[in-house]
Amino acid sequence: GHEMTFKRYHRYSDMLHYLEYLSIKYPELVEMITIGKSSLGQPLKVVKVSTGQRTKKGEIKPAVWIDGGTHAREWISPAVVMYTLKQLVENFKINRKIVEGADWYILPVSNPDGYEYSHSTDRFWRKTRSNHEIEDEKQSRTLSSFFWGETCRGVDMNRNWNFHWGEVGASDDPCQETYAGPRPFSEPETRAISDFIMDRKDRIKLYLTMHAYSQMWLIPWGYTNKKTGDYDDLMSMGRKAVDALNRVSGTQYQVGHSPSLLYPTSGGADDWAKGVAGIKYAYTVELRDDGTYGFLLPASQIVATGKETFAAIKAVARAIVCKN
Ligand code: 0X9
Ligand code: ZN
Repeated sequence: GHEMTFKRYHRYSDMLHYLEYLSIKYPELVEMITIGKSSLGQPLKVVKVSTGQRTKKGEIKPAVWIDGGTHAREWISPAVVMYTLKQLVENFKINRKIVEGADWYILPVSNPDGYEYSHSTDRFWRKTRSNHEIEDEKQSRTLSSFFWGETCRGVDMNRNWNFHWGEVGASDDPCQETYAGPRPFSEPETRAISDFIMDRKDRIKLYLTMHAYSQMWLIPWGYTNKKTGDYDDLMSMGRKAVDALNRVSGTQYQVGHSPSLLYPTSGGADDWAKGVAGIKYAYTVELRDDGTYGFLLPASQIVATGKETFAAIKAVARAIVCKN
């Protein structure tokens, strides 16, 4: 049936079926938008959850963006985004305030090619599955593939955005995990997402991109140690999120920016959302766990991770979009 039990990690086609089911069962609330295609031709589907673009007073509502599945092997990310979607739609009554207060744009899997590859072939795959050596350098590929067989595929989507692209913490070697791509937005996935967000950038007040793992609520910038002008606002909103998260079952999160908590990287989605799209509250969320299981987080933790993360999302959404 069309059930997401969250007892296991689902394949992309199962998730699409569930999205379709939601849009048929709740046509007043749920709309499916295909924003583009992956390198291998899979559809990129955004779910819009909305009770109408305008408030009762006739004002245009703010919007929230949430995506998951940028990095293929971080399976908890799409699962948590699907869980969030389920709460917004199927528990509408409980979550009425935040659902009515904003238009929600939700992309559960940003990188379906990589996600499927991590299920079928290589559990630790991170990047997309594009092949730029074929596209960009036909002759050298022919020669090197003659000697070496397969070329190195895939781009790290979180190094591929056109904001300080390729400056730090990114590789220009197609065989590395953090390959930034031959140029910014070389990937149809990052391009489609950026076009979609740019068309709605003035309405989107909160941007969340879900990753794993290490239990961190990361603020921009990722590319530099310099603080954003509104650093204090981002930090206090981040603390609000992790406090709400912590209250659910005690999971501890850190709040801060990537260069101090992890490492600096450039061409990231969060930096782009803030630096180019101008979305004030742009965060990268590193979900469970602390490294005990890492990317191999057991499916038995999906529900608990979903619950606590949704509490954080709810707290932040309430503060940002329901303040009037
Ligand atoms: O390195 C990344 O892309 C993210 N960590 S992950 O383990 N999920 O790969 C962190 C990105 C933080 N944001 C920026 N540095 N802009
Ligand atoms: Zn990641």
